[in-house]
Amino acid sequence: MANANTELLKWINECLARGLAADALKDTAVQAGWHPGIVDEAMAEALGASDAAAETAIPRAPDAPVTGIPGPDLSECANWVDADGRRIYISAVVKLPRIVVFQNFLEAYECDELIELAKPRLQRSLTIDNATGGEQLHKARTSDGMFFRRGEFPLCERIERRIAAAVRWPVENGEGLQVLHYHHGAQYEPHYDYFDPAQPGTAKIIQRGGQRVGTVVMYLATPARGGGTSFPDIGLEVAPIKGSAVFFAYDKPHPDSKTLHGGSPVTQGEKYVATKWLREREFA
Ligand code: PD2
Ligand code: ZN
Repeated sequence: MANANTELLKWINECLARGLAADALKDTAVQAGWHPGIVDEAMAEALGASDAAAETAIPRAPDAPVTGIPGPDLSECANWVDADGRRIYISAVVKLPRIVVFQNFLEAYECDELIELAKPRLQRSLTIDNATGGEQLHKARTSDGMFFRRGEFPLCERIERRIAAAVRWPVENGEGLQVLHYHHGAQYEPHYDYFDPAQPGTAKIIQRGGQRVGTVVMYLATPARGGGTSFPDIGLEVAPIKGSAVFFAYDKPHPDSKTLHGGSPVTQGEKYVATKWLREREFA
């Protein structure tokens, strides 16, 4: 029970830090099966601690979240960004949700090399099971995938530095690159990339690195037809052109972020992407 309490307290603290209302959190925890008395206890402890923190103005802890959310600085120029020695041109920007489409994010040879490095390790993609914090096979996601460790190859390291510079978010806060292969007919149905705070498994998942706050999807191969990345809330479909990339950020783990998105079915040819998810804190 001591562990369970610690886990609950950690989840409550994470949610409070993200600005979620205490009342709503209590309801969610009870619906998720926590005993109301235990929730009350944990809530009182969390709120007491946050009041005390505010009163004594304790300096920012070294592992506290980087403030703000990732995103390129487009205040002076929205045509391009310079990232780690590369000028990357921008073909579209959306304000809400924050979406930026990059043209020449990767060179063709970088796309090809990443695919070759990934191929021997591709397996049917799993989705995170929010109920348990584990992973599961899901019919909504019919791609094959694999993860590189961060910095596993010099190419991964270079792409990670480029992403960090382009969207101004520390390399250390990134998950390892994921490569996905969509064969004919494969798709990824619309979903959110953040972890749903209402799900009991989320507390465990976000112990490592905190919430996801942004996504970069890089297109490594152009399918002959289909395979765009769709944003149904705003009626946007980003074309999957080799070497280009789409970035989007979510300032709260909530549908209000309007970041529902999916990988449309590939109707001819095949599609490869590399995905980078960005966390609030160091993903160690
Ligand atoms: O492959 C895509 O277009 C895609 C779409 C939505 C990838 C992801 N989400 C993802 O990896 O989260
Ligand atoms: Zn996604």
